[in-house]
Amino acid sequence: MSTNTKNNVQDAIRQITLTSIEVPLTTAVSDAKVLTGRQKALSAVSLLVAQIDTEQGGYGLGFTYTLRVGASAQMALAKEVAPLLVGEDPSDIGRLWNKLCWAAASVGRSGVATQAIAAFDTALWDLKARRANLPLAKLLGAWREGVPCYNTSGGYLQASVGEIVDRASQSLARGIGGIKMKVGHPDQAKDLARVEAIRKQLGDNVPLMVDVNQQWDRTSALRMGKALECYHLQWIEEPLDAYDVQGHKALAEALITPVGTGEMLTSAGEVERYIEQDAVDLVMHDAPRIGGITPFLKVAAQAQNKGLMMVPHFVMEIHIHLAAAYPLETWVEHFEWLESVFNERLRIADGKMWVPDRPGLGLSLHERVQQWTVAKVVINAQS
Ligand code: SMN
Ligand code: MG
Repeated sequence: MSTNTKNNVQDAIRQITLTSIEVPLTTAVSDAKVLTGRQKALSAVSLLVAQIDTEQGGYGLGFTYTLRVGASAQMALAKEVAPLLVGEDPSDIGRLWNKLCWAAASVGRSGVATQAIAAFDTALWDLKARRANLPLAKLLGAWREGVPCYNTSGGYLQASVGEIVDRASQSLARGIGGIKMKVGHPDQAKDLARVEAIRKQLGDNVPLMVDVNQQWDRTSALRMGKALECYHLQWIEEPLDAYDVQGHKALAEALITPVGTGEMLTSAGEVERYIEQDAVDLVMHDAPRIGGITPFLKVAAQAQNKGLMMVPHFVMEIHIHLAAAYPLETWVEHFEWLESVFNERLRIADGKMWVPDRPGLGLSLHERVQQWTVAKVVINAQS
């Protein structure tokens, strides 16, 4: 038997292509951060796509994203660290994550650094699953084929109650299992009236969630949380500042309705603080924001140890696989925002989103992204 490790199971990264894409939304949306004057309405999603090609002809496709600002910073950092991957074995994902993290250490182990690394990490997982000829969920070890899913994009604050109900009815008719609506309006009476009206229109059997996008203080959160208990919400999301661990813990203890947060956190360590301190009922971390699938899985394992529900934030195209591989209760968030970026569509039926049967993430870029491409860089041994 040969002891040579340079056998045919070892491949090497040949080239990396980075593409920055600005995906427009058909309607600009406003959450509570916009109504409190802290941010502008959201009109586009910025994607940073990494394609990794290997010497043996394999490839993987991954992406990260940002909203409003930061796209050029993610691209700049990714461009600087990408050469460190050329020549490396794409199978060694954890080691490569660590290598990139050390390379970027001077700007920190969170934020733009982890987000840029996420594009590579996701591409490497896609590549590994493609080589195994398995959907990523199956490579990780799936617990289910279909994951309960809920729609968010129809429930923003610029929409009237009538518009939200119309969109919710369309979502439910196409097989989506739940509806999330935005709250956190500066006029709290308005929030309560909207939730009451929508709960009444949808009926008691439709799972309904609210998302505050961090715009309550501790007192408002307790008052509003108690006032909302009678609507039997599936959860209350981001009631408080994203870093207020103690505030979330006190609120989660005071309310029957489950309390969740995590989407704004930008490293595994920041999410783990919530888990360690039993500060939430559900974790809502986001693979692109915290550094990719590698740190996402680490957080998921800790959440599982505490018996927590896990509801990954946004990018259903990646999270469908990660939610399917989580042993406990989980939901995936439905948005149509990125549907036009890819050639493939995720199947939705019976209240669930179904794991695609294609290898890897099961995604390829549609040619229409060319019109939204703002920058493209190719990195290889020659560059
Ligand atoms: C949200 C924020 C940013 C992008 C997409 C979605 C929102 C949510 O807070 O949780 O749906
Ligand atoms: Mg949210």
